[in-house]
Amino acid sequence: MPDAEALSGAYKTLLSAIEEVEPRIAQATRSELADQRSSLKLIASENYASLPVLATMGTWLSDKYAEGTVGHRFYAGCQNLDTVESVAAEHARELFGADYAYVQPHSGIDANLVAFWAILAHHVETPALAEHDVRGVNDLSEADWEALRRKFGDQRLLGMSLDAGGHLTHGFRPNVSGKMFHQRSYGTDPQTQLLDYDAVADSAREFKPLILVAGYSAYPRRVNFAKMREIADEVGAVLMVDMAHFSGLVAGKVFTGDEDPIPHAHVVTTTTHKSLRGPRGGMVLATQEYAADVDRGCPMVLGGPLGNVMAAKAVALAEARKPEFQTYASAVVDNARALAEGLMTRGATLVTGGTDNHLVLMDVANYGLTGRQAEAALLEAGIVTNRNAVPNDPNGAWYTTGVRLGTPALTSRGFTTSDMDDVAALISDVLSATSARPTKEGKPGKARYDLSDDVVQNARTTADSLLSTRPLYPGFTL
Ligand code: DSN
Repeated sequence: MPDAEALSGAYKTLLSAIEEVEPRIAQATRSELADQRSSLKLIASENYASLPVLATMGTWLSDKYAEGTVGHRFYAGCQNLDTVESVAAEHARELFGADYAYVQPHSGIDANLVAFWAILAHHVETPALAEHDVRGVNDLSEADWEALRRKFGDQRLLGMSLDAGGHLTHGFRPNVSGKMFHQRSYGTDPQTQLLDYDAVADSAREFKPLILVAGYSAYPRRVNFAKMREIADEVGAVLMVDMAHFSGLVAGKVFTGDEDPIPHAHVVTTTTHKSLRGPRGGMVLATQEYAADVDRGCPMVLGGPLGNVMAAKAVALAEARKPEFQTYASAVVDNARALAEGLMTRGATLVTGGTDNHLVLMDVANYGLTGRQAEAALLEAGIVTNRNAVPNDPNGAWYTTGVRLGTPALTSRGFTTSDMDDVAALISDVLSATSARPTKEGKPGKARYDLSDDVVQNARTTADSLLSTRPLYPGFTL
């Protein structure tokens, strides 16, 4: 761990320089640290990047344009960004055992778009392409594009539905992925709420997708990617896995064998900031077969890569290659299990009846609340979560009936399974004391709620005492 005191000095100096230009930004930066330190962060997709990762983002690497690929840029003077991108890609390949890594995407959505276009470019042949024996999208004429557009319109994508825990980029209608492709979704078993591989296979046989997408952002269970690959192979589909939520668990060797997507998928996408604990950003990993097509992410989908963020990805990936990261990843899963057990013991209903990954999805209907009311009441008590739809949610995607909880962030602070039981008790106490406030017309309200100041005060005191034993960035002061 770097010397926190020396880093504090450096950050104090930097914030004073910012203060001279725009004090409100310096203040918001300080406040954000104070807020993050003083709340129980249970948002499943958030984490705390290390101070070296954060520091790497604040440099002049940000000032350089570098469209293109390593050694093949559209701007002069990219030698240092070439180094940065090569080092980040090397760490990603080594960490995940992937043939190829593309570290330019700015987000998970960008990474998924790069992957979709790469798969389309790889599989959708146009007459002109065949005639001229050219393969790259950069070599396409206008006639090729016209043919490609027509063909693209006929391609199909099968992904997990949003309310079963899939992501909006997996073919959700209002997202571009639901417009680029004819799309169909697979859900979960209505009784067990678990992924039903036979149902996915039946749907794939009938729909015959070009792309079968596996991966989730709110499904509290592991996926057998070997089975998903069998389904893809049977129908001639490309298996794309979006491991944005659980890439830290793959990196930390908690998900191995059939649960590790890398040996089974053709293309894998991820964000770098969730359980992987890096900077905000995205990444695509692929087999050699798809490497050249993924490599055209810029200029196909992306603009100039962010040199400072690619550098921070390299630092985070180097951290994730250390043995301590495996200990961290195991603790994330142990903590999620402890949180789930602590909640269920206190009468909570969990989607699928538990968890075996980093997240828990609570169905808050038995407290008489919507997800929105539960999220707001928990926030008042210093517990940061996000509302989330449950399968076939009667309250829709805005109010929802669920609250999603994740353990990557608190585990980074050093929370243990016994701490997670205390957190479960706190959540249970707050939700049990919250009641939905009816609308003026006397109908059941979906947004407003009542919660006494005493309960809030007691919850905050308990949260503060838990947080004070597990400080964020120990020794670092501003
Ligand atoms: N925003 C991410 C999440 O919360 O899961 C997905 O995009």
